[in-house]
Amino acid sequence: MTSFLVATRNPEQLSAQDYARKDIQPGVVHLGVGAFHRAHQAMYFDRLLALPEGKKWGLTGVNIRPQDSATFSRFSEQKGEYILKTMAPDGAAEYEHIRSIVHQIDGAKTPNEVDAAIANSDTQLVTSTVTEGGYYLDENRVLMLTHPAIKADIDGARNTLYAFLYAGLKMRSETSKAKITLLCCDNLRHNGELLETGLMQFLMAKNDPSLAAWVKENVSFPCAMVDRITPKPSPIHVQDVQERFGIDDEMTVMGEDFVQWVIEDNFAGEKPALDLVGVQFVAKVDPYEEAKIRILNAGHTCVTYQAALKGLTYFDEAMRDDELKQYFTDFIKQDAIPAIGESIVDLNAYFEIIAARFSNTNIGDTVDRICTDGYAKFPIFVYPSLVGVYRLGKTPSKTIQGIACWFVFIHKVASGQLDIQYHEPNAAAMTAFTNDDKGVHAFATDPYLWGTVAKDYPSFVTDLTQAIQQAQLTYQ
Ligand code: CS2
Repeated sequence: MTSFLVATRNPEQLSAQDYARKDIQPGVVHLGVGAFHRAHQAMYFDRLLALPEGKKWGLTGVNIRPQDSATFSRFSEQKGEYILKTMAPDGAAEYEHIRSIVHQIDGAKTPNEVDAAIANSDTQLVTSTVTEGGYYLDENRVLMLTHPAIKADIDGARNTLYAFLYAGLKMRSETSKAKITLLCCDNLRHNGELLETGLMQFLMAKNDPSLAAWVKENVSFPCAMVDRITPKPSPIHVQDVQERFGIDDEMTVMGEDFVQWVIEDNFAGEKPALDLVGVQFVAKVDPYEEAKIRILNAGHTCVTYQAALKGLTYFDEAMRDDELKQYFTDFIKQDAIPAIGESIVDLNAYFEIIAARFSNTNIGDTVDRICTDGYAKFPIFVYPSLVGVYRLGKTPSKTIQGIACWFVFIHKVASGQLDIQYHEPNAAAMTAFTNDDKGVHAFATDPYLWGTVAKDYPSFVTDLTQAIQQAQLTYQ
């Protein structure tokens, strides 16, 4: 590839933070270097590295999935450098040369290097983006010990982040013994708590109570809310970067201009001064997290399957479709916001911001990206509005409509009637849903998805059945 160091075409259009990589020490290990990490946390750390207090906060980017090794080796060839393009709703584009991922380790190939990086006392922080489904907790926050990936990891394999954290923390507890912070950056409610409970159960399953005791004393798990709409990387941007700057950057990533990171101020190790570059440290993340998950993520989730059923490709098209725009507004105003109740966040103003972001015609966020992994997303994003509105003594009819349309979507995908790539890692758990006679019942009573809603509010099953019939008629 053309080195980033070689003078580029149009250098005035490409911004870069003012630091030399040779002055940077790695202080953070990040597990899961996907597009979202590159567009979000890596950008914040890149800004921090330019400040006098930032020099020891370089990132070590770690791949943990064998299926991502080929892409990751490309990333290592690029020495972890890439261009982040951001697009504002008015079409203005900005290009930033991001260099904060100063080390790269393919943990799928050399897991011991990851252990050494986590154990290194210069490492103060381990961050993770391994997707919502990557934490393997059931509806009662119980680690799925019978899941093949977890089972194998307990026997010493390296499938999930728990296996990497286990080995790295074990080494740390036996060497420097330095305190450390594990910061989850996935869209899970109470994400820090979930990571902590998942890891503690994993350590018990490994039969390592002394490591569990060490972790309890020396590791903190702050919760965090992360936000930037980051479409799936596309060859269009690789080409744009090549044409504009003369750089072959296959790791370039594009996102919206909006970005937010709110972190609970609970660091066992040293705390990076990320507040100097726009991150909010707060005592409690809950209000921000609830607003984001229940309005932005749930809004995406409840609208996207309907958009797919309408044959739309891009999410902003859904915001220009009168019915879907109205549905989105009604879902948020009738169900999501009342279910949240009192909040320090101005929820109506927040909704307006999200609606404007969703309408951004320049980012090309695809419906199929947002459809991905529905089984993991509904319980996190949508369930709270479902149960919350029932608790208020009302019927969450807009939430139920979104759920019903997902069911119809699943059926149409299964019978080959929809031309869409549905990436669903939990497809095996969903086979009963496509049974002709019992599918609706299996779906409505699935405890992972809806907890005890069907038992606590029996009208849910009838309301959902009706909504499914309605959706079947609408999307014949
Ligand atoms: C989306 C998120 O796929 C989804 O569930 O709602 O990826 C969303 O774009 C990000 O959370 C925005 O920060």
